[in-house]
Amino acid sequence: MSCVTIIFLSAFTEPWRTISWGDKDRDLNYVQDYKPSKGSVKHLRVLLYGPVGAGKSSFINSVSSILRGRMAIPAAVSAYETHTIEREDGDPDGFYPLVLSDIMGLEDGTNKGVCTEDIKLTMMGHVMDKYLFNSTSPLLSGCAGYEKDPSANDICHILVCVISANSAETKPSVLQKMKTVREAARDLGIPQVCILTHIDEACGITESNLKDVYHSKYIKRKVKMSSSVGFPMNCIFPVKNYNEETKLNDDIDTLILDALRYIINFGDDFIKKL
Ligand SMILES: Nc1nc2c(ncn2[C@@H]2O[C@H](COP(=O)(O)OP(=O)(O)OP(=O)(O)O)[C@@H](O)[C@H]2O)c(=O)[nH]1
Ligand SMILES: [Mg+2]
Repeated sequence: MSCVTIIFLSAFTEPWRTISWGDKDRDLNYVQDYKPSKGSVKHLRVLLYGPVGAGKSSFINSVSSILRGRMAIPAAVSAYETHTIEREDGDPDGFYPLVLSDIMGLEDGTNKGVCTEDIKLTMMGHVMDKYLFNSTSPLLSGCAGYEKDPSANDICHILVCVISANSAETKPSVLQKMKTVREAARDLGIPQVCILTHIDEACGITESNLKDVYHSKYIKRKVKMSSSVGFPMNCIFPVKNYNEETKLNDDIDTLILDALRYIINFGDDFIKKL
């Protein structure tokens, strides 16, 4: 089978979702100008979780690079870590009112990776910044690192599940942990979206041109699979994170900013209700 035939068989002629390429400044300005709609909330807090190695830290790093207009130094995380993003535009506020909280990944089996109980506590704002997660025992009330009285700035305003489009099937025990987290967020009324990373490695179409992401049958299948575990299709965003690049790229930025715009809108809806 020729290369052209393979691409024809694995691609839709019409995109299954539309996105405006070459218009990244519009989304960038939207994100850069964002202010929480409630004055008492200093920043919108985004909490990322997902299987180990899915690209949580890389996503935070990519967002930081895009907003600052230059590559940021990758963050190594084993603790609960809140990332602020410094403004480069001389704004007296100094930082964007957007913080991204990173946690260690979910792993197969018990006593490995972050405990779902700790993710729930993090969502509720009970985990202090820099707290080092313990895979074998969740944080207990009264212990060091436990915030007794979280404010509206400490709680998570939007939960982002990060999954790789290029990994083998997620293990049932990890899926179960993800479900537990999703249900806890649902009970707390926290909005949720899903980011599908590694699309540059997942299929030939997106490997050769990111702009064809919404023509790819494979990516659509992956999005559908994620929707079958509980995310509405329109809350799942395929992206490519910065990993080996030394310069910013408009197509990478467009996909990430599109996702970020939704993250901000959904998160701000939650802030309005606080
Ligand atoms: N090609 C490609 N590589 C990626 C992408 N996202 C992340 N990576 C790479 O995948 C590896 C894991 O990414 P991390 O960002 O460390 O993943 P993580 O979810 O933070 O992992 P843990 O903190 O260990 O749970 C790193 O080598 C990244 O450079 C992507 O979209 N495309
Ligand atoms: Mg990480």
